[in-house]
Amino acid sequence: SQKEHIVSDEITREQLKDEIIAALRHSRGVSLAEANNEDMYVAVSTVVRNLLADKWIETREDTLKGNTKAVGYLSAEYLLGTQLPNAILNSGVPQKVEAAVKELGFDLNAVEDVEVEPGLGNGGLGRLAACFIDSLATKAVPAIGYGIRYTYGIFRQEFDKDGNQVERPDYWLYKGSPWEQANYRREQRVGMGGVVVTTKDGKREWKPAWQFRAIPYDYMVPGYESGRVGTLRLWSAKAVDEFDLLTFNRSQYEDAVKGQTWAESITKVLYPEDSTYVGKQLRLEQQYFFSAASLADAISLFYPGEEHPDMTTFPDKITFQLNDTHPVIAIAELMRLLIDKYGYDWDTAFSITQRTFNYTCHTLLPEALEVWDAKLMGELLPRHLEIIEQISDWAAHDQAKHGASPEAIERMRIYSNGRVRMAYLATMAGSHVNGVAELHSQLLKDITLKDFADLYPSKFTNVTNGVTPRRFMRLANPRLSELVTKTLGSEEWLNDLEQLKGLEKYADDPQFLKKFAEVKHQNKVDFADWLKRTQGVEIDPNSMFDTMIKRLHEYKRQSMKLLQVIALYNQLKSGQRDINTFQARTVIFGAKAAPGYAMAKLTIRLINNVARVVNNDPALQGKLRVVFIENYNVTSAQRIIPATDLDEQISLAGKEASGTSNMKFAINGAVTVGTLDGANVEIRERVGAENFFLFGMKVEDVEKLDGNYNPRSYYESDPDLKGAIDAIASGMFSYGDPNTYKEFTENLINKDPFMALADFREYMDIQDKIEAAYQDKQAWTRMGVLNTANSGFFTSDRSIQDYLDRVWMTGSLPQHK
Ligand code: 26V
Repeated sequence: SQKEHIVSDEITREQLKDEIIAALRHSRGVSLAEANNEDMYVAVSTVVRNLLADKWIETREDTLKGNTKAVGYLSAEYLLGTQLPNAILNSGVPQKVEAAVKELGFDLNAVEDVEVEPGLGNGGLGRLAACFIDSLATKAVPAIGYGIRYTYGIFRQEFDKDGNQVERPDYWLYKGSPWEQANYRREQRVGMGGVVVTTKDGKREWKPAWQFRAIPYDYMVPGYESGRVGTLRLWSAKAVDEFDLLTFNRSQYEDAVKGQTWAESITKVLYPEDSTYVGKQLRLEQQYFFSAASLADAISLFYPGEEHPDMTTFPDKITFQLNDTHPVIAIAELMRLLIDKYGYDWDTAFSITQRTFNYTCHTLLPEALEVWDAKLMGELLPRHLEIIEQISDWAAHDQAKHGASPEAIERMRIYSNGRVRMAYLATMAGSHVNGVAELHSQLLKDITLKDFADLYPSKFTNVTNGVTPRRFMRLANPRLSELVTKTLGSEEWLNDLEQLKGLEKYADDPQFLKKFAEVKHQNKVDFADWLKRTQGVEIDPNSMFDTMIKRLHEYKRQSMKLLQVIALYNQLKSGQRDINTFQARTVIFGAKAAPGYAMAKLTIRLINNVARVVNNDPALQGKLRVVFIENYNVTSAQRIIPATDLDEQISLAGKEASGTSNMKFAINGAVTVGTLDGANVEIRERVGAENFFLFGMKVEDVEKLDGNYNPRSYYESDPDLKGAIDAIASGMFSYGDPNTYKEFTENLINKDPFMALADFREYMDIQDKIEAAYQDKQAWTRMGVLNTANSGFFTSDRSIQDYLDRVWMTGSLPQHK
């Protein structure tokens, strides 16, 4: 079927079938009759890729013409989720592809199930990057996403017989991926180690001890109805060949050999820590590796073949967004290139650099801020450390000029006491700094980066996060999508999500409410079937689905949710709460813990064991169930979210920078129980206080309590709380062994760093209100409708527009529909 060039939009179903059969034969070497789901997955993926190829090439060409400043998104993580369903949706001919696969005798869902998702991220930050590249392509913004092609993504979580988390390697490339394309034409070299020398003409020059090949693997990022296909370029490390090894002198030979064996380890595995900074050398190597390769790539893209490019125009060609501090070393790398390679003076180089970079902060936890040991950095990147020292001095100077006190200057030091503070470096050496929700951006200015915000107020801005409605509504929830489209009369809402507002007028239409409720119910049935099939667990679709899915961290307070469940259990067992009038509930958890985070892992074990005890207690008549989804990831999120009635966003106020699953739930018509934290604040404002279950301390209450917090007093004065903790301590969930969860209970009673005990009573009370509210099915559904109707703001398309307006100062290419 190379007979003729197929124009993607005009392709017929028959032609598609021919193409798929040809792909089976040519790329899999099997006939249609021989093909299994895996063959079909590769063949359909290949054909859909081919449909997108022309738009991909054209988008790249238009991006490089340079008429519109491009965006380089630098992120160590992209939590992509599966590619095939999204590529089919954005192929321009989704119905034809579906029909073709069906007519070839295959079930498209089963074919899609073959795909192993690339789990190249930990959680919120990585998934946000994936939503952003989707929106960049959909809005036709000329952009390249840069990152790391980890051979092993986030670990696959299993539970052992005791309920402990076991980490299994995620070799997602086990059977290759039809979505990536190694692009050897654009490979780069990245150096590390070695020394800095002064040349005859007095210039500083870095002589790295080792060189690595950086091989880009390109992924298509198809936009929705934009006629554009962007690029995600993920770097993989490889050893240089023997010939290059011989260019090293004898004394460096040993180091060079070491580099050779190290090379491939650089991009081997994603670090599964997402909350506590650990200064691992390999992590700095990863960060520098992909930052340096990406910068070199961008320069060669925009100044092809030029030995002496006019780099003063670089910030007009591309603006780089630093996704947290992980790629901040790129700042020093650009300075090095500008000064050492292209011969610019320090001031010119710094001005170019400052205009090139912007920084997004994603946390408020001080323990998550990256602070590199200068000795380690100096050994790996000696020239970069020198440059950072100079930037640090320049910064102190500039701060003084702006009237900062000596004490403030000392606090703001980028490099001091043998430490390099990456967030400070990003703040001083870039143009803009943003937080990820209104409250978070405010707290950054008031606390984390206060000294800087006082001096340079105009640097600071907010861009509230968003999520892509293509994946999290259209693909995850086809039933609701269809209802919305039918009700609004078109599909335009999918790239103009504020149109959901049009549903508001149906919030009191019994006909519409019935359909909305029916969608939710069918989604719950589907989810229950899936759970049965994959985990062998049975749940009742008529119970309330109460969900908490997110990384396991103390600040997110899965422990508080668990205490509530145990308190409920105790009440039902003792008869204090009548089982006959009790609203049946299925409490759904999904969470991975960092492998080295003992308290988080103990919490996982406890959740599993509470589930075991509760689910096997005949006295409950199946009315309270607890399920823990094994290996929670993007794929399972797409199944859980549309089936959820109640969404738990219960972090301690001031700790969750934004949250993004909260947005996905609201769009899908779940109702949130939450604290005034992160983007919850903005969600509540928009969906209406009466459609959001608010509880708990506010940031200022937390501040007041801080320092003289006594968790034990809450434990002693609240019988429900005491009963729940004592149940754990008694061995109720550990076959009578009182020691298993000792650390968990002791920690809560004596330390409770995230004040779960202080919020427990209000949390119990709001759950009673929720239970009562759920009894009135129509009123509950109405709340869901109003959540959907008023969450249009939380599309990542809007976030990207905010970045364009407030940070990047650039726009879109013409859309080629
Ligand atoms: C942080 C760290 C810090 C220590 C070094 C290793 C490491 C690796 C990854 C991360 C990322 C954690 C930061 C993160 O995921 N933040 C989340 O970002 C979301 C998107 O902005 C936001 O919705 C969540 O509230 C925030 O926790």
